[in-house]
Amino acid sequence: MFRLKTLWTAGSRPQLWEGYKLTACRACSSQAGTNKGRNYATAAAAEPFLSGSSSIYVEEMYKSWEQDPKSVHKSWDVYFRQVTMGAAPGTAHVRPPSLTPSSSTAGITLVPKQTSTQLTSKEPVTDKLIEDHLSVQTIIRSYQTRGHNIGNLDPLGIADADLCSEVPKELDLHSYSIDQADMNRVFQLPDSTYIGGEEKALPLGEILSRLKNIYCNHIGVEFMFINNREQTDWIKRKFETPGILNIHADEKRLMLARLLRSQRFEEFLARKWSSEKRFGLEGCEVLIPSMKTLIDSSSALGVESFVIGMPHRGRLNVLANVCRKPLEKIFCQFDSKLEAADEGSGDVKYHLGMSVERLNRVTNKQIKIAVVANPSHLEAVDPVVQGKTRAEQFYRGDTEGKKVMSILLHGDAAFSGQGVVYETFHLSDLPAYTTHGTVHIVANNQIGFTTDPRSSRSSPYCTDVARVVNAPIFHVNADDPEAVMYVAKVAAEWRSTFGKDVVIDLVSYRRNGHNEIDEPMFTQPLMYKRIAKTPTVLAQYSEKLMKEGIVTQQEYEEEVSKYDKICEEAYVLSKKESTVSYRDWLDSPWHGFFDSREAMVLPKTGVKEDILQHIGSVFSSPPPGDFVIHPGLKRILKARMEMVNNRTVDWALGEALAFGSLLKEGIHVRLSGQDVERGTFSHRHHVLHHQTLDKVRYNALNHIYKGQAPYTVENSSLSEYGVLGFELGYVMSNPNSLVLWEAQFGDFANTAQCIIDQFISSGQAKWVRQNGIVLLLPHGYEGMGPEHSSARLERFLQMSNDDQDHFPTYATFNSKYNEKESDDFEIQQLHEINWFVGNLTTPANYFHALRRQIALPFRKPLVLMTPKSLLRLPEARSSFEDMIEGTGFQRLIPDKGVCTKKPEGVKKLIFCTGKVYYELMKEREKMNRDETIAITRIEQISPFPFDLVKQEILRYPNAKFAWVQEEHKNMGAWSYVEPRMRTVLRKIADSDRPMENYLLKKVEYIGRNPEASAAAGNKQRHQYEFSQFMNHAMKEI
Ligand SMILES: Cc1ncc(C[n+]2csc(CCOP(=O)(O)OP(=O)(O)O)c2C)c(N)n1
Ligand SMILES: [Mg+2]
Repeated sequence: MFRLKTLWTAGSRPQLWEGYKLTACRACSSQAGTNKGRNYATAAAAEPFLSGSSSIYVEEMYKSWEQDPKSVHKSWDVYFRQVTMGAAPGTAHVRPPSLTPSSSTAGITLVPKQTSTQLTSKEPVTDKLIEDHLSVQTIIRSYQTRGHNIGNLDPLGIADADLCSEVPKELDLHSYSIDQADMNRVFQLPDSTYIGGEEKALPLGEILSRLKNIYCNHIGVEFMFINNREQTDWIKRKFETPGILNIHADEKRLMLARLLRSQRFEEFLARKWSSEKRFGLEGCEVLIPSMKTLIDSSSALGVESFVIGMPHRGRLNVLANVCRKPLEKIFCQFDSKLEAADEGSGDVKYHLGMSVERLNRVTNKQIKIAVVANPSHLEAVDPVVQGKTRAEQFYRGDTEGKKVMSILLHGDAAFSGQGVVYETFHLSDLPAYTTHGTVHIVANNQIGFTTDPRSSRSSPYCTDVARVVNAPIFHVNADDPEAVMYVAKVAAEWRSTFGKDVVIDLVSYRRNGHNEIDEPMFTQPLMYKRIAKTPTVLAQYSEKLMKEGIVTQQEYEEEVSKYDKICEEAYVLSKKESTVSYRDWLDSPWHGFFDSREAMVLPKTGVKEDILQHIGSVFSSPPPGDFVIHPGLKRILKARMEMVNNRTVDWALGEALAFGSLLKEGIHVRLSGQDVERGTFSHRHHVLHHQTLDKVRYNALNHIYKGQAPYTVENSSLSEYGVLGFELGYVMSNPNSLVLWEAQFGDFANTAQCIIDQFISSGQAKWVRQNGIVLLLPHGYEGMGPEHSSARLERFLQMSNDDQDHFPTYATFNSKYNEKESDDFEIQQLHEINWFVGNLTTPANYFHALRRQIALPFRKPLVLMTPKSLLRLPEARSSFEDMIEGTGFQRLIPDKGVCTKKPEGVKKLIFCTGKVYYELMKEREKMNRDETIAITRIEQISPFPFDLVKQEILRYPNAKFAWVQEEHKNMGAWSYVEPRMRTVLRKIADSDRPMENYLLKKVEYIGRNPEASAAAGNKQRHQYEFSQFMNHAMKEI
């Protein structure tokens, strides 16, 4: 009564009463045959539960429907159509459903149990009977399959969650052999439904009413596309079993308390900071209780750690009421005058993450909750959350995801619009990427900024993307908190039972504009008129519970003032905060990591020779036993073993030695990307495949030492955005792990640009969060066309934050030609930069670069341009000599040839980076310029080795300087290197009078001309360009 009356009056909403459809049908069925001119008001008024005003409402609705069936909600449409077809006489004999709230929830009401004997059909078996039974079976299946399409899901009662107002034909009785006249006939229930409970047969009218109540009301269960009978049966049981949705009065009180906090929190913020953006939750306040129920239920099922990713909407509320971040820490973020206590540039309050450990009061178990910091780029955080979750599961040995789970929150527009959602879903069931089920919650306010869903998606629901992985989807009317609570519990159980993703679609609305300052009436006038008339869910629910006698007005008001007081007190405390500490907002704190390390000491990365020998020979040995490997691989392993015996190392061996030595030191190594197991260029071969047995594999690097750390190498799905995001999240969990993502070709990294821009290059500045991920990006001009040549080195360099005009001041400069910078120049630079970018030319340097990632006392991303042809180039091999103890990473490799004997005779000093070095060497030899041209390799381009470049420049006093690159002039490292070279020259000139002429010196550009496309598509043109710039390079002046 309460809901019907209040809500109809307040919002003029159709069919908000849960049992309405059933009862309305019955009311009409007693007047079978009178299709036209029926007095619906009278019929409705005859029902004891319908008030007079609602009867008038029904009458008006009918008139409107007569003129245009589409003018009313589709559930009314169904009802009126059935009634005008002729209601079955006698259907009213079935007792109307109970309206006692305690025995119903989620819009579902149940008839009293009848015994099987009462319901046994006495009809003789005829063709018609069989056909009718088949019809009933089909109808049942149709409701299970399509019922959600006509559900009462929109709290505003104006839209269809699936954007379609048609009633599916399968749900129309006209499509079947039975009709209204059969409503009293008893039908056997098939075993594909649980609506009967212990009953094996029910009258058709009852079957239909139960189905409607279950599938077409406040919960729309979309699951019949799942191609697994056990799973669909499980869901049917969860929703069809009579009485299963009943909830206890205590749970209702808890729901009310949580709803209250959710709403009052937003109201408090609105009162105190009325002109501040906060992306409030108003209209979808149930998000908070839904998350809390999910966490309670999952905690009861054994989950100890929750990793959450979410967008802006309701984020502050989640931090306050789900994570219980101290309110004063949230409130003080509104004070723009507070000083930041940490380095970095910070981020707005609704992007920050957090991590907390606390007691779950419902289960009395300790839980950990992390909300991952995210950029504005919607959904970008999804794969990051999955990677972090997977890593936590890995380190806990939680192989089935029973202890750690991820929760992803989404907006409706972003969920359907952003491709990374799809990419992330496709990781969900892959062996090395699964997190054993994610619970997705969509705060579906049926709008995206100002855009109507009809303009923002082509799919019926905003959640359809989840169907690709057979995730069940629970659409739920967000104004029915008990229904929401129920689906949250089912979602937790689903994940725990099947280890698979599940979606909760909270169909709601947005009470304000996109943010609180926006005017929504500009673009959604009708919707917002309706919103203005719609009471808040808290108002509705508190009134409902008061009517049910579950809480009193006084209790409710006390609870409100109690929470308001908490907010006020926190507000006072927040005023006492003098700084904002971003460190308090870390989503992945590395306890003890920084304390245990000496801050500014450059680590040693060389390794004892016997270790190199041992790793090298295990890596080069075939698998033990009768494992059959490909003959080609036998040859490769043999060649590897010869290299080990000769103390030489190619690229693949250098990498394996780095990995192996770290694994020995207890560092978990993980390499992921497309085809990384073999390597795109067939050089790596970390996983050997048995040639006669399926799925029998051997990974030598997991068998080097007893007690070593595990090595994971895994071919990924064909995604860059998703997979790079995942690996970034993975490495966030533990600084003592080496995690590498390799692009198939470097340029494919651009489809992961958001992760690179928003997280990798800027994560530390925004969120004081360090990260040691390694990006391996095959790069090099080898005539393979525009799309396989360039990893877009220029972009990475452009995002480096070392100042092009500033020669770092921690140098000790003593005005002599041979002065040396201070010893900690290198480590200081590494410490200050946002990431390292390199283009390495030797396996030894690659080995040291990888080892340095772990040995450093801090973590920074490492972006490497990696080789293709160099992988097999004999000249590009290293010796053990360059990797043993005492050796280290070389930021710059000076020329060691004859030119260094008489540096005054050198006419040209060429600086370069990457593979072009070997081409220059070859050309120099060919042209016999060994004494007059020196070639210096810059291996670590960023941070720029100002100190070493200076030494090189000073080494050759009579030389002119050139930068040679194979990339086009508007690409490659040139635009990064050139101003820094100028800074070095200026520094030299500034140091002493005799050096002033360095100010006049320039660095000449030698390379390809500017171009729009990254490389020539035609081999001949590629060669022509190459010879042009090589000729130029070999000119002495
Ligand atoms: C990738 C991306 N594109 C565009 C935006 C700008 N933007 C911010 S919020 C928003 C609307 C989001 O709608 P929805 O996902 O439904 O969430 P809601 O704000 O309705 O909660 C847009 C387009 C963004 N943040 N990220
Ligand atoms: Mg939205």
